[in-house]
Amino acid sequence: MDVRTLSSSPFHDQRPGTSGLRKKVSVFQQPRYLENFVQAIFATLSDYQGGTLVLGGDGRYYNREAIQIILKMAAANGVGRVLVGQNGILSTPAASCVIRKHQAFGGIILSASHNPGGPEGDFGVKYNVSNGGPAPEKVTEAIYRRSGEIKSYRILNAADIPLDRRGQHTMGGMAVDVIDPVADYAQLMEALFDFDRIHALFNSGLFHMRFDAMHAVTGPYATAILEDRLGALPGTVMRGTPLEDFGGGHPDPNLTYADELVAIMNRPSAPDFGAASDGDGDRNMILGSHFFVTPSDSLAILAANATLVPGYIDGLAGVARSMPTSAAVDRVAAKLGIPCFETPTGWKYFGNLMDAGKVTLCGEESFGTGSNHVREKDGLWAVLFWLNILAVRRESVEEIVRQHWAIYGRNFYSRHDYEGVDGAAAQKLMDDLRARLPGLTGERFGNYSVTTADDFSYTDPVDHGVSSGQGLRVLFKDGARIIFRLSGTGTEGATLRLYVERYARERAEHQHETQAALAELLAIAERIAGIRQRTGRDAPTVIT
Ligand code: VG1
Ligand code: CO
Repeated sequence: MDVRTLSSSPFHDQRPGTSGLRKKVSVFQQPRYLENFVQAIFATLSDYQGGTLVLGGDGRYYNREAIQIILKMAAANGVGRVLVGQNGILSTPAASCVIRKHQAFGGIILSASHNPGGPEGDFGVKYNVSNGGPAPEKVTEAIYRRSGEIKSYRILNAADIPLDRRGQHTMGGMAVDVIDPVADYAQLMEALFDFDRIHALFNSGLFHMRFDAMHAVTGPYATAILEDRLGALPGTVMRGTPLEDFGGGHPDPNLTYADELVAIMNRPSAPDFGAASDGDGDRNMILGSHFFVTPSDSLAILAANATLVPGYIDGLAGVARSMPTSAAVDRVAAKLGIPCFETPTGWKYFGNLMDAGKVTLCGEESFGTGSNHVREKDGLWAVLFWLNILAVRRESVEEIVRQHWAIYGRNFYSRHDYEGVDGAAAQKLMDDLRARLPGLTGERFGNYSVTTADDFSYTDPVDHGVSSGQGLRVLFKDGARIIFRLSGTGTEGATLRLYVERYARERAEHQHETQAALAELLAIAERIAGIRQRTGRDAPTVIT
């Protein structure tokens, strides 16, 4: 084995954010940049020698090069076996599934998720631990510390692995299995959902859907499962070929970036069901004919209907949502008499709750929904969950959502993103607002009185770790809320996120348009924080 130890020196910007280390492709292409971070990952691990590592990514630009580098570094660092997706492809939930199924010690997932790709776009690296989920904060912080001390990295001098050929290869003393990226995942989905019933729904000829893979990683998964196994019409999956630059688009499944699908779903002869997923396959957007389901409502509806689905027929142990996610699911949990946990933003906080058996379903307002079947959010899983419910209830998406509101009340909810704003201005806005929070309690703004205003801090109920500084909350009487947070996934300037929620019990109110229903709260947010003047923006970049 020709292992080389090459000298290096630290980069000081390798602290992982909400979901791994995300930077411009050009940053990752600098000599030693990727190598340093990967060596820092190995340096923080113990007892992995001879063990199995899972490796794959969303297929974006630089994926293949990065995979060959990581394979050679894994061989040089004593990994026994690597399971790598064919052509370097593994969606984030599929990677989580493969880690768990093959008892790997961990996985390296190459993705910048919903961020644009291509030579001018973004790239990312994320480390997942043996439960299949994102490394918890204490691990990512340890990786960051190591990256700041690095003096050398180890790499094998060897030929590249032909990633297009499935089967067993070797690299130095390490086995490399190039696996079918879809097989294990599809098998897991088949175990959870009633495929026969969904097949019958598609076969009835009365039901049509479109799935927008956004030229990202879910194309092959969606085609194999929806069209080949479940009998959806050929062409159900649109933009199904993964492209290195996602066809120049922004692979973020929301009303702004999935506009082509939204237009199809708003046509006079729209399909009954529409869905989209993001760059790495962990997000989902759910649409009915002329109807949008907010991710927070989607989570609540899945929880309320879970026992219609074979994998959840025995009910839920509990549910969890990130703090900014609407409290719609809280109402379902209360009715079911199960616990509901409120965590900081990011999937890494759900892992402990699921491992401890406290939670079955969880989700985020950012189009992320998942369950304890893996330890990542899972886009296609959410789509199949909806399909299973639709196949049993045989009602429209809109009818199901409106009935849900009639029972539980409606949580009007919206997120306003101000993307790429000046970093210092955004930080100052947050600092000034944080300083003002103590004085806001008890204040009245029009129809709304503040009950609490604080900086959200979370104590993990399992390992008792504390995560503070997780978002500024202004809570009002009767469940209304305004939340301010800075994104931890962007790569340019800062992104300010404003989350606004209001609960409406009365059925007559449920007809209102979301932005109109939230207008007074949005005005209060502007008054409290001065977003326009401080960011120089008249309007948000994206409203979801
Ligand atoms: C965003 C979302 C968060 C999500 C994260 C990763 O983070 O708000 O809910 O978990 O992206 O999702 P932030 O820090 O930018 O708000 V993904 O699909 O980009 O891995
Ligand atoms: Co994603």
